[in-house]
Amino acid sequence: MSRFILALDRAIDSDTLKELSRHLHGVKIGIPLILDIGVDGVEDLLSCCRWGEVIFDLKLADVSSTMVATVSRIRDMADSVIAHAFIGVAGALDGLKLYLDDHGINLYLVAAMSNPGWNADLYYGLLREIISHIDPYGLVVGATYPRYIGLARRDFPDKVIISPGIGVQGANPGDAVCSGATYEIVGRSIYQSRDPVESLKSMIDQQNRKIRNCSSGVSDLS
Ligand code: NUP
Repeated sequence: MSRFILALDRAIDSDTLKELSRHLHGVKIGIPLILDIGVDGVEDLLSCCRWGEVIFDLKLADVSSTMVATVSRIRDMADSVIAHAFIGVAGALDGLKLYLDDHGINLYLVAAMSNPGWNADLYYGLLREIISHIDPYGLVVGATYPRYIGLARRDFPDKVIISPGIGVQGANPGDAVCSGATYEIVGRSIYQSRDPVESLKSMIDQQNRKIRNCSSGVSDLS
């Protein structure tokens, strides 16, 4: 086990996935994978392994009814889903949160994205208000914005923070955890590697080394 969640945006063979799963907290299922192999294909793929957490990243940013209809298609497989916070509460996040609570599914809200063009200074304060109102299970904060991981950890001490942007997007293993994230999300650096299992093991070594040197600020595992 490690503090990594694998972002699966492309199918990989189930033997490799099984070996990877032994070293992961969880898996995050992306829309490209669902478009490639379908919902039944995803169910098949996930059945290879025991997961600490299965997160569906369906880019939820719509009115409640559409988000609920989307999540209802995968609800038996999902421990958690990610939604955008900027869509606001009434008629959007309020209905989604009610549905998820009824079905025992955790909600993560995006507090800061990982891409270079994300204007964290402009958006964080606004999103923080919406997040406080909805009181989700956790937050997504890009690993490329460590300052905002620290702010989110300070503002939401009890939330699980998951952080994409490790590897291809530029952040190093352990960076986000040392800033206050609970788990780090990594995709292409693993599934596009010639040897995904070796790549993951090497990233876990880096993550552990980094965490050992910063352990005072490291958040507890939930
Ligand atoms: O801000 C975000 N950045 C990001 O990369 C929010 C996300 N949900 N993601 C997702 O995390 C992205 O869609 C991909 O599934 C994963 C990162 O994968 P990679 O860049 O390590 O391949």
